[in-house]
Amino acid sequence: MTVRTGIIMGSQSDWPTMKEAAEVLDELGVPYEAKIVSAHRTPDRLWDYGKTAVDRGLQVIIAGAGGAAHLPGMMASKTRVPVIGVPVQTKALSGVDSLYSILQMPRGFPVATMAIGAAGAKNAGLMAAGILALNDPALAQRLDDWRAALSASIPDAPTD
Ligand code: RP5
Repeated sequence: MTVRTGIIMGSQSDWPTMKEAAEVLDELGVPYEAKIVSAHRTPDRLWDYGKTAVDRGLQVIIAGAGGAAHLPGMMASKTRVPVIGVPVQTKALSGVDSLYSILQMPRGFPVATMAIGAAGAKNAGLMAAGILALNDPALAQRLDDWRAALSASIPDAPTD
């Protein structure tokens, strides 16, 4: 099966967060590749990944990083494949640093920025699935079912 989704992150330490995206893609039957690509520590890897993304068939890239989180924005500069940014929570500034680093892109190079941390990573997976579902009716059905199951799991009223 063609891998159309890339999950990239700046460090191994981002994986516990980014795993949320991977897990929801697994639930939805969406194949993906997961790679460590650091804007600062492996800039050549970032360059190659962005340069080859279209030709390799990627249709959406989820990019997570923390602190001076330049990975999503740099990837968006290098490829027209849509980039979904996940601000990883940091110890020093709670991820607000990551959020601002990813969110404030200059006009012309958008990054679809999610919430800080695990919820953002999970939503990134769902956003990627939603994009792919535009041209994949079977995935669209699985995503509709997933959303309906989530709604059905919410109780009517709180209990003690
Ligand atoms: C960023 O620096 C990574 O995305 C990570 O969130 C943060 C810290 O990396 P480590 O020092 O834990 O490798 O580039």
